[in-house]
Amino acid sequence: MNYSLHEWNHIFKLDPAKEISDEDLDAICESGTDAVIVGGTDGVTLDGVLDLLSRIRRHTVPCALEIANMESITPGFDYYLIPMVMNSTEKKWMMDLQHQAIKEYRELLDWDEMFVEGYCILNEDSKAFQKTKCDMPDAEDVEAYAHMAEHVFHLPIFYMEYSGTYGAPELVKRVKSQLQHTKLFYGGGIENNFQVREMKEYADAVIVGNLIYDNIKQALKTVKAVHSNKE
Ligand code: 1GP
Repeated sequence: MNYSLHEWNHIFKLDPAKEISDEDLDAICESGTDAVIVGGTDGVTLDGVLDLLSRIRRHTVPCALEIANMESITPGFDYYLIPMVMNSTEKKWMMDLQHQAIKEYRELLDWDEMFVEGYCILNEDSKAFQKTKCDMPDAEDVEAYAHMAEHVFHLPIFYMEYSGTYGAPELVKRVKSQLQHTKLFYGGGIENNFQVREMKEYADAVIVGNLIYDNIKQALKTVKAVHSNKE
């Protein structure tokens, strides 16, 4: 198991707005995944986040909170991930919410455990795309966003977010070739070992979300599919 975000290969993302049994949650935490992220788009409440945090904390897996809103921020996580939606048409999702959070919590923040993610949301039908009023970028736009993430903003993570649908491996490959220091995260529509391996070919880390709730057995298998390929 890797404790440095820079070495994460496989990540499970748990949605605080969804139910998960103790048995399934224990299996996720003990699966050998590199990290568990708690994050979602709608219905993320402090109660939901605290419930997952307390249950994940029975295990040693590193856990990160991907900040969805101000109300659900709580101490206790190993890492905090701050999304900046680069292809949003509204400055709010790129700059203003982050500005507001920093203004309020500056004294409490430990930047060793905080990582900003340059998000590029690529599924027009996803809740995240619609909520943050994104524009659909073409391949050249995405490459340019990746380039900006690395060279303009010096972000640790560029996240190609296809939430709910499987993305384009060719584009992930092209984007990866733009990045040297910024880590490339891929998430969206992973349903089997082939897909997780295909995306991991190019992305530094692959995030598995919905599959946890749709097919827990297959979700657990994706961990080995990623890690055995590395060996
Ligand atoms: C969502 O990128 C993650 O933020 C994972 O996507 O739920 O489609 O697996 P899925």
